[in-house]
This record gives sequence, C-alpha cells and structure tokens, in this order.
Amino acid sequence: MPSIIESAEVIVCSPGRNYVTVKIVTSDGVVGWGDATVNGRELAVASYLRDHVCPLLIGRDAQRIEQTWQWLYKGGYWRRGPITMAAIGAVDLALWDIKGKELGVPVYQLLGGAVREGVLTYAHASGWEVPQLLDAIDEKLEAGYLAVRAQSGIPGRRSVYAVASPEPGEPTNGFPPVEVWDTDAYLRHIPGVLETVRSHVGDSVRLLHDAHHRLTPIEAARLGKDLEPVRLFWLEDVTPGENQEALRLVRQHTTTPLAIGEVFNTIWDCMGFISGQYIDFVRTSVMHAGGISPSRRINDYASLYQVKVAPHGPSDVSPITMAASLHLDIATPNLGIQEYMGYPREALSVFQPDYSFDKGYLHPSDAPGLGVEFDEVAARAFPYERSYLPVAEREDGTPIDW
Ligand code: KDG
Ligand code: MG
Repeated sequence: MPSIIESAEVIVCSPGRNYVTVKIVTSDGVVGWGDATVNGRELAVASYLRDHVCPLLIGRDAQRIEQTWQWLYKGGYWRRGPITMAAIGAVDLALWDIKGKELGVPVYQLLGGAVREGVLTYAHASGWEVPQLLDAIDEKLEAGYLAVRAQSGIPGRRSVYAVASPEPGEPTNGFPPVEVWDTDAYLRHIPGVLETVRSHVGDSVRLLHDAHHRLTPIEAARLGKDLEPVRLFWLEDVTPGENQEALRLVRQHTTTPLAIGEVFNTIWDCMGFISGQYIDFVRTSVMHAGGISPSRRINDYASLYQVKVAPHGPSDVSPITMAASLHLDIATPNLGIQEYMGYPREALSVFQPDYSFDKGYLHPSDAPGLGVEFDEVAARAFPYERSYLPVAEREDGTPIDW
C-alpha cells in the first residue's frame, strides 16, 4: 500500500542556535522529521525547501525513499553544494523516519541491524591556557568519554575559533566575528600543548585535534611530523577541502592519522582522498551529504580502501541529524568514531532525542523511526536570529582559509 505525502513544511527556530527542520506528514497521519541546518546560511536552505522542494513532494509515495532522492538530485539539474544537499538530506531523513514508524522499527534495523553494541563517541574540550584545557578534558573523561578533541588558545592572538578567549571582542550584532590568524604562532605552540595533554591523560585516551583547513600542505606535513610523539587518534582538516591532491603530500611525510570531510556534500567530493588512501577517516555529516541514502554509498566506498567513517556531529546540526547518524553508525562495519558536541539546553526543550550515552558510547533509540520528537509549540518561542561563523584574516586584512 503506498503512503502518500500530504504535507511538507519548514520550521526555522533558534533555541540556543538556529535550526532548520522539515516536517513531512503522510495521508495516514505519520509524521517524519528532517534536519536541514547549514550554519550561517539557514534561510537559504529554508527557501530552497519551501519554494522548490516541498511543493514537489505532495502526492508522492513516501515509501519510495531512493526514488525520491534520485528524483530530487538528478531532476534538479543544479547538483551538489551544501544548500542543495542539506535540503535533499532533510527530506531523506524525514522519509527514513516515516518508513521506520510505518514498519514499527528503529531505522538501524532497516539498514541491516547493529554490527556493534554502541557507537564510540568523542567530545570537545578547549581552554585558552593549558591548565584550563586540562580541566576541560578531565571533565569529559569524568563524564565517561574515551575520546576527546583538544583545542587551545594561541599566544599573541585575541581569538581562536571554538576556544573561549580571555579577551573577547565587542559583540558583532549578527555580523561575522573576525579572527586574526597567525599560522607560525600556531605551529610553534600546538605541539607542546598536545604533548602536555598526552602526558596528563596517559596512553589509552584517544586524542584528536582540528586544524580547521588553515594550513598549506607543507605546513600540515610539518605539523603531522611534530605531532607523531603525541599519537593522535587523528589530525583533522589540515588543508582546505577543495584540493583532494593536497593531502597526498601531507600523507607522504607523516604517520599521524588524517581526517577530513565536514564540508563535503557528495561522494564525488571525497573519492580522490579515499581511493588515493590519503586519509584515515572521512567525516561527512549524514545530512549535509544528502541523507542516509547517499551516506551509505560513501561508507561502503570508504570501506574498500580501509578508510573509516567518522560523521560530523557538531551542535550546529540538530539532534535529528545526530539520531540519523547513530542509526547509520551502528549498522556500518567501517565506523571509526562519532563526533558528539552536545546541544544548548534550550535546543533540548524543542528537540527531544531518545538516543542515550553510556561510558563513552552513544546508543540509537529503539523507538520506531529516528527516535526524535520535535515540539512545534516550544519552537515558536525561539524565532530565527541572524548569526554567522567567523571569518579569518591575516594581520594585514587578507581573508584566509579556515
Ligand atoms: O558550522 C561549522 C562547524 O560545524 C564546524 O566548525 C565544527 O569543525 C567543527 C567540527 O569538527 O565539529
Ligand atoms: Mg572540524
């Protein structure tokens, strides 16, 4: 029996930060939820969905997930890119949610069932100075995490992305904050910081570090070599994502494991890194890469080359994406680790995810579908607020990669 899509709408809200949510309802009254959040460009993806995708969904068979995905991807002609793929990804998530609810099973059962007991997860820890960083790491280890991403301040800088600064600048009133960056200072400082962290936590804790696309290949190669004694679990996003060949040079010079992928949207964006075996972990977000359906293809392709998957999971994708990621993770043989940054308190008053955390592992919900409730009434109390990611510049004002 087909199940017909009767309505599809977009809800933008800002409980602690902006989120774009898609609600699809079938003729049987089954509701599917999808996430389409693109940090700093939320209204673009909301319009793409509202104006160009939702009207096309009405009357389609909700059970034909792959056919609808192909139809939206191939039929749009203007393929790929973060806005298109997040929009298609949100529809894909909502349709998997509906299929699970219609069949009365959690989505991971539809993906072949669990291949492991839980999903190894890493947390974020940061501190401007080393003692603050060590305290932040201890807090995560005490909470049960077995893996932590460590970020610190840089001497002589006033701000570093994702690290609370002792000298925060003036409020930017909805405009992008500007971060003045000095790669030499970073390269001199960070190996010592991470060596201190390693001595503090001992050998067994998995340590990760994110360079946020800021380095040239030869700078990245040097950092990778300098960090070899720290035995990182991975060094993330060393060079800008566009040039897949750049990481070949890095790879030839260091045994520090490399991860990249949070800004990629399709399998085409990561094929070169994977088949060249320049990386160890591919980090697409399940929603930004177009949903569960195409992410399965990325995962399988990576497995052919012994590359593991480690989905992006910051607080700027909603708990709906996190839930979808966990369903896919638990059913994916070549999972490496899942990022789990957590959510602002207000976000969890609107999104009510049923996944659980225990001793460093996340467990997807066993409820039918993805297992996330969305409270539309609560969402209305949090209207959209304009907000941007920072931009990075050199001291002379030249905008740079980050
Ligand atoms: O929106 C951008 C963030 O998701 C990203 O900067 C976070 O680098 C990040 C990470 O690894 O989660
Ligand atoms: Mg990152």
